[in-house]
Amino acid sequence: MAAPMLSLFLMTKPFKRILFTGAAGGLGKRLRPHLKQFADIVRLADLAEIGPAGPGEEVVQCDLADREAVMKMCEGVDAIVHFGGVSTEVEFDPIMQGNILGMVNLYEAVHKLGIRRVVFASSNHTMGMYKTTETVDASMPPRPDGYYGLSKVFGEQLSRFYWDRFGIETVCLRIGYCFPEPTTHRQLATWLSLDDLVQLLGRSLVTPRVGHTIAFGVSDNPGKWWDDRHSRFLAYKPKDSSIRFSEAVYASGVDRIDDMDDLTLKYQGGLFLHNGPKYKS
Ligand code: NAI
Ligand code: 15L
Repeated sequence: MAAPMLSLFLMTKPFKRILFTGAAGGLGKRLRPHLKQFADIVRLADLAEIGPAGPGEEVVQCDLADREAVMKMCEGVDAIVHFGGVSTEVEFDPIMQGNILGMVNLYEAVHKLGIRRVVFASSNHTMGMYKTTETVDASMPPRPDGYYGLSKVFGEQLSRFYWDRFGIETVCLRIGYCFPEPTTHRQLATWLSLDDLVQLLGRSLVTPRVGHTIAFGVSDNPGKWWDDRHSRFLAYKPKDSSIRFSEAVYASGVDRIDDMDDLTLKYQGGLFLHNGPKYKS
């Protein structure tokens, strides 16, 4: 890896080869064309079929739960953008495989192969049991809203351990709602535009000395719930705001304020609270 400032001066890309997991997913497809600016070669990986590699790309099909395959997938890369895994609240087994075992396998490979930096797609669901009336920052204790959020807390803590013990740097992005348009009040607060995600990802890859950092992936939305005081050194400056969608969301009448006793409006985790672990009464 060329030092980021030096690479700017020399007009080279900051990395020779980066690995991008989750490349067949929703964000994977949208981010793919933007990753080329950061590396000569982008290695795209997923459990699902990705299709053919384009110029400057490599393609690897890999289950994160398969330790040997993960080791191979990570060979020869300088940094990892880790977006692969289960992305919603489902039963525990697939979450265990993709997000827990998968993270252990990935960091074992990162450590063994001497890879120095990872950007990890964590989630706002690490904090989903905070109320929608609260402002959360990265120093507050995690309060996950289900197995999925718990698995992301595990990923954050695992990467913390690898920083403390082995000096491997990770930026954990607690992404809000990164889809083209917000359509609910919750999404107005949590929306992250693609352009802002690309900027945040870039800052997370090239900022020198990030150590272990938790950053909130959110645009400059009015009424957002998250305070980025602990990651300001990344110099992420969101350019988008959900405000331009608010009129349409208000007019649609979804999740109105008089529904506030609904769990999904009371807690930041929203609808994920309806899908979490269920117990017999
Ligand atoms: P997605 O579900 O569309 O993509 C995830 C990809 O991971 C899929 O292509 C899937 O095949 C792959 N995957 C699942 N299990 C795997 C395994 N065992 N081995 C290898 N690959 C596996 O999700 P999306 O929306 O693209 O999100 C990407 C990442 O960002 C996820 O980690 C998600 O948790 C995180 N995130 C996304 C948010 C959003 O608004 N889209 C919000 C917060 C976090
Ligand atoms: C997430 O963590 C999910 O991956 C994404 O699909 C959205 O549901 C998002 O959170 C959200 O909270 O809206």
